[in-house]
Amino acid sequence: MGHTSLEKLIRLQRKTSSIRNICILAHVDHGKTTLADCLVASNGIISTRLAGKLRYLDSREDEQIRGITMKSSAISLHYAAGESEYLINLIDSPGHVDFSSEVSTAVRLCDGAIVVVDAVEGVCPQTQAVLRQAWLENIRPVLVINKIDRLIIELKLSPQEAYTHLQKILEQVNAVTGTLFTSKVLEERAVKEVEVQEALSEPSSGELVYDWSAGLEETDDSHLYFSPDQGNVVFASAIDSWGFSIHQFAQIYCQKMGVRSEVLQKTLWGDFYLNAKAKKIMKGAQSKGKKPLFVQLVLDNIWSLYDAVVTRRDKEKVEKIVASLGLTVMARDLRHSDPKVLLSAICSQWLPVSQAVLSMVCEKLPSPSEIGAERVERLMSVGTRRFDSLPEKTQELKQVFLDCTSEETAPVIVFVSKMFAVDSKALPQNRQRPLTQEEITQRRDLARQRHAEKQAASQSPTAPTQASSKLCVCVYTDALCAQTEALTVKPTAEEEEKEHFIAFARVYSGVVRRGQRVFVLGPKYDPALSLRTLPDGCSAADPLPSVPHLACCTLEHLYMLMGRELEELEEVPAGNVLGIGGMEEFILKSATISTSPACPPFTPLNFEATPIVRVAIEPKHPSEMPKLVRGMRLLNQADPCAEVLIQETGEHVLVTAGEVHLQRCLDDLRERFAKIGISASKPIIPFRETVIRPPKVDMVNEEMGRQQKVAVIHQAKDEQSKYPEGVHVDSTGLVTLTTPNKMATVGIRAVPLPEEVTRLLEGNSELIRTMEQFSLFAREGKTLEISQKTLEEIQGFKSKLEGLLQGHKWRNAVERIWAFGPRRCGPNILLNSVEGYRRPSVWQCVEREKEKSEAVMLRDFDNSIVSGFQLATLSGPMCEEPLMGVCFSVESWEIKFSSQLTQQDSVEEDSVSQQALEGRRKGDTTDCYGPFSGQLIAAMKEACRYAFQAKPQRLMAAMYTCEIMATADVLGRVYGVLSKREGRVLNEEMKEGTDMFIIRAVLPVAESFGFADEMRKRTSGLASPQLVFSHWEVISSDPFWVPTTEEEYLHFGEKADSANQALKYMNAVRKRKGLYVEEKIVEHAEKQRTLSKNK
Ligand SMILES: Nc1nc2c(ncn2[C@@H]2O[C@H](COP(=O)(O)OP(=O)(O)OP(=O)(O)O)[C@@H](O)[C@H]2O)c(=O)[nH]1
Ligand SMILES: [Mg+2]
Repeated sequence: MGHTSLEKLIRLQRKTSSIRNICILAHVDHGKTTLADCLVASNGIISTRLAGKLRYLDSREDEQIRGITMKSSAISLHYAAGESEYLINLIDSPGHVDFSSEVSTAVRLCDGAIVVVDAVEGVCPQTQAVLRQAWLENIRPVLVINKIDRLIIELKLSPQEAYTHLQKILEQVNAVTGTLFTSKVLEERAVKEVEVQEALSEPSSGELVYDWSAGLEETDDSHLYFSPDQGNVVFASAIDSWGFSIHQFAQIYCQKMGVRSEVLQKTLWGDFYLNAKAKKIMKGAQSKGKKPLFVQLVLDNIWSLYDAVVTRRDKEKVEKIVASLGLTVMARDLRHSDPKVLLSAICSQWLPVSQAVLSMVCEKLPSPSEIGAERVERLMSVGTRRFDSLPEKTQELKQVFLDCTSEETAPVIVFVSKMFAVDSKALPQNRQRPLTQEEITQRRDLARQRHAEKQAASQSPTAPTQASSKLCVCVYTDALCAQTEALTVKPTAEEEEKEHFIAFARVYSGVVRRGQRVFVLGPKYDPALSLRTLPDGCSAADPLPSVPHLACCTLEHLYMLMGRELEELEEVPAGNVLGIGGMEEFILKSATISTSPACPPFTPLNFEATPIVRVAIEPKHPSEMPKLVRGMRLLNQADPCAEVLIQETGEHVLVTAGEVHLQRCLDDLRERFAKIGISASKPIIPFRETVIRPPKVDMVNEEMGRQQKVAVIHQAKDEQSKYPEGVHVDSTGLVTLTTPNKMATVGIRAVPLPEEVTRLLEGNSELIRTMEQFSLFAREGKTLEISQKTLEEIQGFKSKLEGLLQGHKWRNAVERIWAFGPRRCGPNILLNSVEGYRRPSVWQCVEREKEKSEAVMLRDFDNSIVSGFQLATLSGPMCEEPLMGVCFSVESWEIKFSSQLTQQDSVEEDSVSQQALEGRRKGDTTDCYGPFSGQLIAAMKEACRYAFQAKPQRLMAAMYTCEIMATADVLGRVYGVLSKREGRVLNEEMKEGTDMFIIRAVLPVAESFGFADEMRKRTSGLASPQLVFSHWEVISSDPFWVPTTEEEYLHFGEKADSANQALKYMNAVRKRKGLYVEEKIVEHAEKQRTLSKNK
């Protein structure tokens, strides 16, 4: 527990204004855990000597072995600054992209963040990502520029060069913040504009003057940026345990130089220099070629210390420095063979990093009670719902959030951001704890009594004196035994077996107590509904009717999170981070806990990573299947990002964010959750299927003309036999298909969507889903309240789409959109080109009233057409993978109704296409072909597939982007590995001030397995890339291509499968899915014989 007692921390928990909930965020390996070590050491939980080496918060074995953090973990620390005392709830997060979901769960519970940046590497992709996350969650960041020692020892920069370098890094970080800020201001500006317009359109608006400034000028953003003179930047070397802010040096020098510390605070960083003669601080160091103050007073000192201790090992000088700084260094540190030990002994006293960082945190970061109204509204209004559309009682809770009080009357509001598993041994109630003094005495008495009884039974009464002395000894030893044996209370074996989940949570209001009854609100809970059904003023302790996504439970255990340990608590007041035990039955991954049913569920966490790596898992012994299923369920609960699902094929599939994440999940399954041998398939690589415009050149890059085609006749025969009866395909690719009962005919054509449109659709799937929901509600006669912002976004999306779909072919296409697919929000479009059929538009929610009133109705079986389209886009004809970027245009749709036809599925009467409905009558079902709607769905699906096949088909591969940092000497090898794996380099640039190159490349996911490992091996660990899913890309080769001309035969051989990457991918997928693969296993047998003879 270190040198701060638990009681003290508990006392501090009650003082909301002195709590700081913070997390440490950075790119991978920038030194978060090392920095956390230094902070933990300041509380005496680990020794200062081990700080930086232990990585205390990396408590998992694989974290220690791999040297990266995989789970975020929290610890409560005490910090005293003069009179005031603070409680700091610190969360260390992982930096690897695969675990970015852990960052999201950490950021949600905090009010501030320490952003760490490596002084050599500068701003990296994950640095940007975490800054964005902090921004999105509305939490305030402070900056630590870490690893300054590398500038001295590795890069061997002079203090002046280092100063320029540090300035650049600050600029980079601020540039990221600047971009985030500008986009926000512009967004707010847009909202304001709409409000102004609305106000203008109202008659009572009076004299509103239109304001056309962008809003950037008048918004003060200076507090957002990092600047040492603002006190929100610390320069540090966590490994050598030192760190400082300008403030500390200002304190040191204000006495020495006789300058006011505020003046120094303002001038120590920046273009100021010291005029020694005039005893003045002057501006314009750079133009006059003078040393800036920062170099002269700060960096020079540090450089000379490193020079004396590490480079020259000058003992005398070191002693002089130590004496002048007024420090005491132990003799054994002075003698130590490793100069780093001496260095950190000196630095940790001179400029303790924990002091610098923690004082900055306490001064610059807000306490929980300073939570902003904007953040509260964002937390409370889920998705597209407007805050003011929430029930009144729910809106009232906003004030409760803002007050953040621990009063008895305040409702309890807690958010659980993730569940994590702990060994039952780690639980305080099961821990082997020392006995209290009373228990020891009690046991001793018991042992003595027992012994006396034994003695009395066996001893003869003849030698009382001897016996009594012996008895004394015996009693003494016995008691000792009892003491040592019973000093620990062991948990039972059965308890040890069980996996325990702890909810990682924060109290936003009220006091949570052990044994309290609370409501657990699932992410889909709707307060409006329960307020209607539940009695007024009810509590979780009452017997209540069941409400969807609402459960009642008792809080069984409350814990203070102390890194590897947990401390049991009786109650936790508002503003604190805590662990809650015994919630595994009620919470899957995240939830909101409250005593008030009016509380809305919190906005879902925004995860940056897309889970993309899938593997199928099975137990080594089939009989252990139930254990695997249970294990996977536990894993799903314990990991915020991993997905577990059972595919249609019956396989148990695990979806993870990347290779490292996958490895961790598999290890967890094996050793923790399932405890059985498992085997995982090779990663299942996702593909997409698409069509393209007819290419102009063929495989050998020759223009497709009327060349002499050898195999044309043979192919032509194929073409005709490809289509079954009832399907007609014309030369332009229009497919007409009739249902088996000959009642409906659809004509479909597939058209490739422009690339930008596909991208736009993909990026806006959330909006499309909202639109879909709106239409669904509208069909049922209800309206869905959509926030103004979302409406605007939809409008913007629509106009962008209109801008992209230009030209004769796409005339009026946006208005004619029938549906999106697959799953109703995917990147494919169903277009209504049926003459004379007007149906309610998908853009209903943004359309003006008058358009709505026009006579547009749904035709019968409209739904079936959409369903058929959904099915067709879900799995394509090439290898049953989803489609992407395809537009299916329905050019004709005729229904001939016969008298027997039922119309259970009809939706509404249609006034437009009367003639199509002729002869329709309600009647008995005697249709031998079964329900008509099913047939129509199947026909629609088939028609789409044929239409798709009538066009040049292509596979699309998922692509990763990666950023590799490498020194010039390994650059060649980096390129080697990239090109071997079909990677494509986008650009390469030199990092300023270093000899590093940054290479940006894209790489197919299919080729990425083992990429990071290979890269590390080939470059001796100097380059380690991180792969992030970026986009889908069309593979240019045609999987169905066969050589047709003499040249091509010569070039590719008869089979032509040697160079066809797309065919390989397609066949691999087909094989995996058990589909038919056209492959001859043995061909040219005699050739094989010749080959073997030659060997
Ligand atoms: N030279 C130098 N190395 C450091 C410093 N701080 C940390 N390191 C080293 O950097 C490596 C990564 O440190 P970690 O603290 O594990 O980094 P991290 O940010 O927690 O990494 P992840 O949690 O995996 O994202 C370790 O080898 C540390 O020894 C520093 O100030 N100077
Ligand atoms: Mg770490």
